[in-house]
Amino acid sequence: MTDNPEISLLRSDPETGTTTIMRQTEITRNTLETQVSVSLNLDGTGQSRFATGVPFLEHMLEQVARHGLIDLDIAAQGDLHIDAHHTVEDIGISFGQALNRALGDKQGIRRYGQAYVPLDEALSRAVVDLSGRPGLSFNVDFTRATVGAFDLDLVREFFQGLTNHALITLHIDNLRGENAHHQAETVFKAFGRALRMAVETDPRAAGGVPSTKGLL
Ligand SMILES: [Mn+2]
Repeated sequence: MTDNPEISLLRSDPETGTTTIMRQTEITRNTLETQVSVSLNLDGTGQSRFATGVPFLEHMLEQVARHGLIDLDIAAQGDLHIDAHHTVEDIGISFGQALNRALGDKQGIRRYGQAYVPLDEALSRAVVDLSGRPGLSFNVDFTRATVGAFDLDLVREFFQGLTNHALITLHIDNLRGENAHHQAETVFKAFGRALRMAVETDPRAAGGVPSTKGLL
């Protein structure tokens, strides 16, 4: 995957003599149901901007950006006159595609990440492996079906699209929670935290690929 030289940009700081990798990418995905564009910087500061027409999802994605220290700009035009299903799923797919591209050849990364995040009575855990293989284990029993106008079934759809196209293994467990907004928010925050750990460079790994296969 080193054929994407435009994606991982090296930024040199002449004052300190250090070189920083900026793993960023932009993708656009158009189908008859949705048009989605994602701009993503894995080495960002947690800034985000959204125009998707799905405010609850934006509130959740803002958590991923902030707690993952990922810069994320997502615009989507979907068939919201039907419902939010296609839009949410396709944002997950596009986010996954961008994540996979921005990771490049995965040299020097930690690969694994995990996080527990509480919010009042709710507690969720996310465990991620940037394995190159798609796999989702999603264990969340929401205490109600919707938050405002948002159908909470779509949380799983989002993460299924994401893992399928990011080619990552992701285990999500909501361990407890009474308030469904809290349940969802801890899931997204934990995912952001786990992702941040997994994509970070490992100073002891000396730029190698963290697999005995030499390839992820
Ligand atoms: Mn909230």
